[in-house]
Amino acid sequence: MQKDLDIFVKLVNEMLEDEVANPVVAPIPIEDLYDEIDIQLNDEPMIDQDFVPVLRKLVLNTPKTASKLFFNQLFGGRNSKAILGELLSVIMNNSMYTYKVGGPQIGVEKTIIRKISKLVGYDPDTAEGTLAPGGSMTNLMGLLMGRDAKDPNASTDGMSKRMISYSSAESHYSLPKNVAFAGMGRDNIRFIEADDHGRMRPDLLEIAIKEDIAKGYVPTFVNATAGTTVLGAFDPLRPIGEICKKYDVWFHVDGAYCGSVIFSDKLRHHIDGSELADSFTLNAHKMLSTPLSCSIIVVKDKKHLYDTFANKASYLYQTDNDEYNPGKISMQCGRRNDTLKLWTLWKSVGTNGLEDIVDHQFDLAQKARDYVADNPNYTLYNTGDSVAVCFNYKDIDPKLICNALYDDAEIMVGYGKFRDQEFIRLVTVNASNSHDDLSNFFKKMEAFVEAKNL
Ligand code: ABU
Repeated sequence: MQKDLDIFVKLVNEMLEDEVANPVVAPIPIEDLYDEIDIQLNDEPMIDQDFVPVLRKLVLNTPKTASKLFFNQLFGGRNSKAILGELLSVIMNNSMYTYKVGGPQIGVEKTIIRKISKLVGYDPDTAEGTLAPGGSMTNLMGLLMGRDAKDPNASTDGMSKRMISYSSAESHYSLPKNVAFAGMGRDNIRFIEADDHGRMRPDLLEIAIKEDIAKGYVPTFVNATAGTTVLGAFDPLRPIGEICKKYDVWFHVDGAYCGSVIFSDKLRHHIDGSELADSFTLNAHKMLSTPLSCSIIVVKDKKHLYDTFANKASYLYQTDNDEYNPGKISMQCGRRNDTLKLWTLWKSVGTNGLEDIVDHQFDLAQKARDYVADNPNYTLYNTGDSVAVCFNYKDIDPKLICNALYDDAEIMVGYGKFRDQEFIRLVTVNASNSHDDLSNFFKKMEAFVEAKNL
């Protein structure tokens, strides 16, 4: 073990050093990939002397998502205390289904679930929660609970009614997939139009629900988003929650991207009404700076987690206390410990430190928005609080700029679309970045555009 740990430390140090000089990796053309790096697997073993250079090449050629020039996705940066927890969980290698196998790690998970439940606005004694590998999956868990709450026979007899789901046209692509996985049918989802800021319109939601009732269908599940994938917009939770209550529809909040505003006194108004939600998802690997993945779902009434996910297995559950056997409320059987990394971070910075991390990302976005708004060469497409800044530069096709920046290993940033408008989407979730890093992004991009004559 020690030998491989030494190799690990050496490679990590090389990678960190390389990252300063080369914050963006030059992409290897796919047609050259297997010639460039010895990825193929052989019948014969490879000795370390040959293996380490291959590993080095693999590591140094992998996109650097923690560098100061990575703005491409809804995660980024690197928090060393969170990494400490993640590495420890890998070494300990527990599975989170039972107290017998997870021991105190189950207490770590339960402590985080209780804290987050309280911040969402639930009573932590009646709420419960769990983790799954990503927001698509925790959102699926919300959907399945909503389906079973509306029709408890759905999971035993199959679908006997036309059960309808609702979500904003700007919500994440997992929703239609999940509706299909749940056996509810992709045609049974209504995409509700958003307002000019990308927020779901509650008036149109209510109209759609009424229309479905009139047709004899069963409104079952509403997904509201706290931080839409492209604009980072917040759907108005309180009016949506009130409509769900009125029509007895499960209310889920997909806060995978920006649900972490629960930590911020300044920003939590964006999720006003969160306590009305039946379930709420939050990805700590997005705004809370933990490594992938740390996707949490909390549920107002723990009964629903047991109703939908409880299972029996005498080979597994050999100690009595179900509350400490979270396999009973999980979608998976084997489940890695995704909470230790958040716990090590949380313990080390405190709840106030998590608030600072969240606030800083919004502050970075504001700095970028101010720069764009004050510069006549730019057009800004989203003005409200958001950790995504959507803009175009000199009316140049955003695809052209983003793809050229990627090909030339200058900056990693992507593009998005709202209605018919395409733009560059700058994501400011790397909490290690400073205002200067944001200024550097714009300077570098502008110089690149001029130099390439785009
Ligand atoms: N939930 C991940 C979305 C990917 C992205 O737009 O960055």
